Amino acid sequence: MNFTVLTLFPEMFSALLAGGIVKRAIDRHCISVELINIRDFARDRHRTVDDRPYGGGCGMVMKPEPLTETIRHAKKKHPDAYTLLLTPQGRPFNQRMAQKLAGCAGLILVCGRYEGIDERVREHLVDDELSIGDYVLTGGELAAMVAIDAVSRLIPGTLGSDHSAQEDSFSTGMLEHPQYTRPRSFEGANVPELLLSGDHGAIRQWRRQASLVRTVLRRPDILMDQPLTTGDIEFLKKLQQDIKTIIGKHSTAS
Ligand code: 4G4
Repeated sequence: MNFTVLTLFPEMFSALLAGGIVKRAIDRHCISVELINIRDFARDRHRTVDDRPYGGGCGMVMKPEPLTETIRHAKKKHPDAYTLLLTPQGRPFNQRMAQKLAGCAGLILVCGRYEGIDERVREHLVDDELSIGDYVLTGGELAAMVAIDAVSRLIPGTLGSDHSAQEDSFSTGMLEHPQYTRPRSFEGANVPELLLSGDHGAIRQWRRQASLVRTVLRRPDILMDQPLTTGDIEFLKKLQQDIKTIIGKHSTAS
């Protein structure tokens, strides 16, 4: 998978490329990241990339010519790539989108600056718009890095063989169960006994149930579009019954 990033601040990406799993994926030729400076496509002697908004108002807008030239250049080099704009107005980015994007031949990521980009560029040269969350950033670069990170780890070979992205939280459609490592006792808090038992069936069930409880409490919204097993339903019913019993005892006591 090739990521081509169009940006006015390519140096920001050294944070992503310097180390960690993304760097390893590049070294292993699982992915490649290409940085193109939009300013290189500015024609005037001041290399201008922005201009004042028509209709007035504060701030500047990325002017269409340099950005268009940059996108055309990237598309010529990667004709099958999918072109994305990172913007607060985009479709909310999630794990499902990351999985879809991981199947693309390549991605061209357009990073806006200032107050955004000229609307005509968005209309004619962008395939999709994506937002990493409901907040405003000074540029699309951090959002692009988030997308590259999330997509990269789904490319085969990127993660070590001991880690499968298929078993992640959100791939299972639920939040991750708690994790523990040594020591067994830390500042008076102990690792759940069952995890030390070596009973893999019981451990698998404990983890599934811990995921269910967490998801019900923290993210009931994502649980709704998730296939639950009859075992899951039985467990949740038991939980509901236990809660009812506790509430019942309290209301008769008061
Ligand atoms: C395009 C239009 C993405 C890009 C306007 C980008 C937040 C996100 C930008 C802007 C971004 C996000 C300057 C508002 C760059 N901010 N939530 N900023 N702005 O994914």
